[in-house]
Amino acid sequence: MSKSTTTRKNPSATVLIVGAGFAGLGAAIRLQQAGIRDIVTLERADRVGGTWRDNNYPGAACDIPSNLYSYSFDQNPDWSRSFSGSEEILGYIQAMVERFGLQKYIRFNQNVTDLAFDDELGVWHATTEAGEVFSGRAAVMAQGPLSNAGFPDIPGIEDYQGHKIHSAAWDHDYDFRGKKVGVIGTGASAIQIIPELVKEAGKLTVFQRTPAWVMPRPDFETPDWQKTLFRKVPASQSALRKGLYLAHESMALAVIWDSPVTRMAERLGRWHLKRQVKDRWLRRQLTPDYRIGCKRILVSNDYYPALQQPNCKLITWPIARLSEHGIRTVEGIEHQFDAIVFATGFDVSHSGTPFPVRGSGGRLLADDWKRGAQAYKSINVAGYPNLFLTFGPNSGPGHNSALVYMESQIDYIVKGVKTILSRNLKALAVRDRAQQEYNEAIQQRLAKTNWNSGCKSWYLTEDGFNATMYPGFASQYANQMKELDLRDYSLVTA
Ligand code: N01
Repeated sequence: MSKSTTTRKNPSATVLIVGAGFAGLGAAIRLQQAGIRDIVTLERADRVGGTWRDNNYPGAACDIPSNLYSYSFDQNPDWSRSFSGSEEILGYIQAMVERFGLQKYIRFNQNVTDLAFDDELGVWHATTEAGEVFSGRAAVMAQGPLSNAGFPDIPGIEDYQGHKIHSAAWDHDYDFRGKKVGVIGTGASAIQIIPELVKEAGKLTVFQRTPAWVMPRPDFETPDWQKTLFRKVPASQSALRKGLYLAHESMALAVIWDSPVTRMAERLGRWHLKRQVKDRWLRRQLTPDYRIGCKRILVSNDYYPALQQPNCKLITWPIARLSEHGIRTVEGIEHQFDAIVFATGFDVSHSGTPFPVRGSGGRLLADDWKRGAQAYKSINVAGYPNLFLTFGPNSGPGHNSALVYMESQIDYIVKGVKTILSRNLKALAVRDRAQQEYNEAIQQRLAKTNWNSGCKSWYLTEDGFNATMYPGFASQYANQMKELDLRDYSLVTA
């Protein structure tokens, strides 16, 4: 914790939450519903929304249907489409704050720079950039795994004198009309941006390093009768949600493991490509040479058509470097641009932490995670009592809604906090052995998954360690979170 004499100390709360995105707000709601109202949520920005506040590039939308990409305890009958755009999702999150009266818990413009556990008091202290200290008996890290835009490590990136825009920090003031624009990346963000940019830019050049598997997107407007039905008979929306959930669960058989369903999914991907791209050479350039599921599967109906617009060109030569005026590819050609869009992903911290996290005896989480992040059920870390992670190690979904995983984590957090309070604990500390056994099993299961089958993705560290994904069905994950087994924890009473 910072020793600055100018830090202002706030009264200790029961629960300290870092981040007011989906996870942080969901945690506040469930804690409140469980009667725990002494909550402080620290948010680095001046608005709620997390990734949906920041990712507002043209075309930003969710690739999971809205009826599933929302909380089961706060269903929205009014989604305008099957796959809603980022603005509508942000609106849902903002309305959630109103509906559940969460404003009183949130402290905006409080960027946490240090989180430290006080063994004596059994309290977490969060120091913020604004020079304040907030404390809580339990701390919830809900800052999001994809919250920091990352420019890639391409030689010459500083030399480029044109306009640089990252997908996660969009410059809405830049006028793309008639401009020569380069896009680096063909991942989930890029395939949403490209169809929109191609409508505006004079010339769009897309730099692809690895082609993605792209599937058709069953996106349609919600008919009014359906909204009325959902409002009048909420059970009908729950039934649709259940159906979508089960359909996505079945996709695990294609995404996670190599099975006959994987082959069927690959056939569907190839069919989509062949149907939308008639040119054989372009089709060849866009055909993935790795197993489907290894990288995130993308869904789009307008990406391939956008690439075939007369003002769009796909470049598959590797990038050698950025120059003053553009991008030079390895065969020696310089492509000059007014602006370059980096749809190159995020700074994903596989072993580090977003800020120093100091546990029992001052141990540093970044040190403990030097050889790869590990946690017990992705939520607790040995040596860091009363600390709960959301989207911690190995809780990433590849085939189902992130919010399903998040809900089960949040409910587990409520159980943990209730245990701390009802037993008056100074420390609820997961045992090393329990964490080790859990992770051995997870890594053994991961070794047999598509994610670990040889391609490069942000799921893996440079040396191939997968600290990101959960190797099973969402239902398996949720089931293991149903019970807080005190045999796996040591309890220190206050
Ligand atoms: O990032 P990515 P993203 N030179 O890492 C390329 C979520 N998300 O922002 O594949 C050249 O997927 C890189 O190439 P390669 C979702 O979880 C969700 O698109 O590594 N190219 C790739 O093509 C997703 O998984 C939604 O060879 C370089 C691209 O940039 C996660 O966010 C929407 C490069 C990066 O793709 C990240 O998606 C959007 C370099 N040096 C995002 N470095 C939903 O719909 C990187 N690339 C919910």
